[in-house]
Amino acid sequence: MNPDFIKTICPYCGVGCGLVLKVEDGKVVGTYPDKEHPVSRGTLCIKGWSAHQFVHHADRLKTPLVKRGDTFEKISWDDAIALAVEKLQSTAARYGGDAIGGLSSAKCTNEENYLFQKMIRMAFKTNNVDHCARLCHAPTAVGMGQTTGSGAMTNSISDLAGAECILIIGSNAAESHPIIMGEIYKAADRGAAVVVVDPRKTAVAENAQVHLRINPGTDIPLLCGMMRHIIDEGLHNEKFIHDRMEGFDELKTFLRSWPVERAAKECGIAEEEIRRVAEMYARAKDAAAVYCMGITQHACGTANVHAVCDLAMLCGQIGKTFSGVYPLRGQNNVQGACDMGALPNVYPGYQSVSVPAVKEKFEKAWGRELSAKPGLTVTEMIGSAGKDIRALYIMAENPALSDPDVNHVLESLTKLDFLIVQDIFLTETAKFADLVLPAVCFAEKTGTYTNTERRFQLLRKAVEPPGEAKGDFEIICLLANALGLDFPYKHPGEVMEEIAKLVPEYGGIRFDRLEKAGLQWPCPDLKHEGTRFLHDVQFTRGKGLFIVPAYTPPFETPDGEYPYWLSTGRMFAHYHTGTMTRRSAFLSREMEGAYAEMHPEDAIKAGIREGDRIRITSRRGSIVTAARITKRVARGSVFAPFHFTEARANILTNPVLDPISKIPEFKACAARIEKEPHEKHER
Ligand SMILES: Nc1nc2c(c(=O)[nH]1)N[C@H]1C(S)=C(S)[C@@H](COP(=O)(O)OP(=O)(O)OC[C@H]3O[C@@H](n4cnc5c(=O)[nH]c(N)nc54)[C@H](O)[C@@H]3O)O[C@H]1N2
Ligand SMILES: Nc1nc2c(c(=O)[nH]1)N[C@H]1C(S)=C(S)[C@@H](COP(=O)(O)OP(=O)(O)OC[C@H]3O[C@@H](n4cnc5c(=O)[nH]c(N)nc54)[C@H](O)[C@@H]3O)O[C@H]1N2
Ligand code: SF4
Ligand SMILES: [Mo]
Repeated sequence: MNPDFIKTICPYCGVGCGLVLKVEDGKVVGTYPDKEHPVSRGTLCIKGWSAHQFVHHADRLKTPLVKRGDTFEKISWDDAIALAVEKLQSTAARYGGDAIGGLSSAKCTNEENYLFQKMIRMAFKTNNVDHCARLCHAPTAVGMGQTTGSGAMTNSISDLAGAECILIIGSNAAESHPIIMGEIYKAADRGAAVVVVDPRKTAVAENAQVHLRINPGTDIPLLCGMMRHIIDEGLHNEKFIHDRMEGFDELKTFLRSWPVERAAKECGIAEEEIRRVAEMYARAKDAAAVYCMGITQHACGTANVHAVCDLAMLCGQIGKTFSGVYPLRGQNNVQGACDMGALPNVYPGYQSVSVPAVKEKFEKAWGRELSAKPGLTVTEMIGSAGKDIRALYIMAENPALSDPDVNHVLESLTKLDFLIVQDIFLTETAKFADLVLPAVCFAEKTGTYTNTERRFQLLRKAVEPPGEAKGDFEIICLLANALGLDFPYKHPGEVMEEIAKLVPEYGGIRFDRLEKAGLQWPCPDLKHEGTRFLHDVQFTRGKGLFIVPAYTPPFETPDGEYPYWLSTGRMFAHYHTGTMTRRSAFLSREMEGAYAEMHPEDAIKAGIREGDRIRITSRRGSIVTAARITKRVARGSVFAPFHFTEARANILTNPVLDPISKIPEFKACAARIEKEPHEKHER
């Protein structure tokens, strides 16, 4: 039989590369890069190349499961939906609709996210809907929303290749967004200055012209020192500030308290380096600022975002090609899940639930009374399980590994009256569920994802799902109709038409228009070709706003009892909680099991050798993992990826939240390291 080749989009990260799936006898047998794709242009990273490997894995969920005692039993779809409806409705009747919470998903399509939030809001008159953006770019949504009017990447990925200076701050793009890193290398080849700010010497840092190894959580002092120097030297863009900005006087006054000397002491970088880097950025014709979790995952995450935006606006580096601010979006569809209103305070298109005219608009369109009260966030829903939240419906998230202070999360999950988990595998979270619904994966569904440069892209079904698994789209419609709503949708394209009517920026998005290269929003009408960069003649909010960044150092700092800085994050071969990548033979071969990086001098002091088992302990708990001795981490620091269930980094992390965006401080807490005694039979 001749194979079929189906074009689709990579299910892993927010770069949104184009994949071609090779299908033989109804099975995906290989993945190839799509040469015509506008972003990846015939390239893929190792995860994209292996994206088919989990699809037909024997562990895929194939039937709905119900918990009886300690074990799961198979049940029919009819019984599963009936049970879900009965439990959700009785919970709502007893405790009110606000006792129901829904976690939507950045792994699912735009249409699925739209329907998920619509169902939760309509059926239970609550806004308790959120998703993993809370743990990721929530500070971007708020912070860039305040400064520019839009929480999205200002420019396009291809713009990076044309920049003269690229400041990469808190992003390990070489491992987390490899295809974007390719654009940065192109710029470097053309002579662009690449400056990396990161406490770790990542591959990005190794290849940069300058690496500033700052103390954890001190980006605001660094950025303030840079801005102060830029203003002192008169290198700021006065015309841009005069014509397009507000709040400059306040920022300038504030920066008087951040002379370069003070900044240098706080962030651990020499004064001359701060001045040099400030000038490199400010003197460049086109400068880009790229950031990711090293900026957002702090208790001052939103203020960090303010500071990055302030720098870009101070130098007039927004609103034109080859410049801009690039929050690199994480999940394949985290941009879309936010756009589609899978957030507790906004409907699709960031329209506020608490503005009466907006609420009326959605009530009219959907035909139900809605709640004006903003809902709870992911961390708040889990934190109030068994109290305010009695029943939780989780679609495609795995908080048992991805939320901070996981021991506490697990305890919370047991306090729920009813938990529904809809996934493609029986995850650590699903094991706590009362009802498990088997969903289909990217290769088995049709719909759209929106990548980090705001590009709506088509996902095309290549193969049939395993067993009785159903698409998230179909499951939501079944459940919504059984809950008494009218969800008549047969195809995601119909949902996109409904979205286009409700959100002006997506007015011109239609499935048939996405066939070739997708469309970047804003795309207000059917003639519009999409938008390459934002804030062109004016900012989305009118004038750009300088916001004085409110610095708070990390909540926990090393002390006698917990002498190390612990940071957590990613490595190239694995993805998040590992449900997909750890089921890929190819990727598991790259990195089989859990590890933590520590500095050689620290290792010698503690008598630890490469590969030794070490115990890392924080105020929340402890894990045992393998030592990897490397100068990538600074002395006195340890880095643990959070991909590994056998050594969950989130047992250790501090659940303290940024008060504005409610993101946890995943990037800094205090820890202790001890060598574990050898197991008896080891060798
Ligand atoms: N291989 C792989 N790729 C992925 C993912 C994955 O799991 N695996 N996940 C995707 C998702 S959802 C996301 S959000 C992105 C995340 O992508 P990244 O943000 O690039 O990944 P992280 O490893 O979390 O952290 C980024 C960097 O921040 C640095 N950092 C830590 N603390 C600080 C600090 O205080 N200041 C500064 N300046 N830097 C600091 C870390 O040392 C690290 O190098 O990756 C996406 N891509
Ligand atoms: N310590 C620490 N913790 C972190 C971070 C960190 O840097 N450090 N980063 C945070 C960040 S940025 C993020 S984004 C979160 C991610 O946190 P999560 O979103 O909880 O992590 P994932 O493993 O991506 O979970 C996605 C789930 O969806 C399932 N799935 C995949 N495709 C489909 C589908 O089409 N349908 C259905 N129904 N299920 C599907 C997968 O099997 C998996 O169980 O983790 C956060 N946690
Ligand atoms: S860069 Fe991201 S989207 Fe592209 S192939 Fe790798 S994981 Fe997939
Ligand atoms: Mo993320």
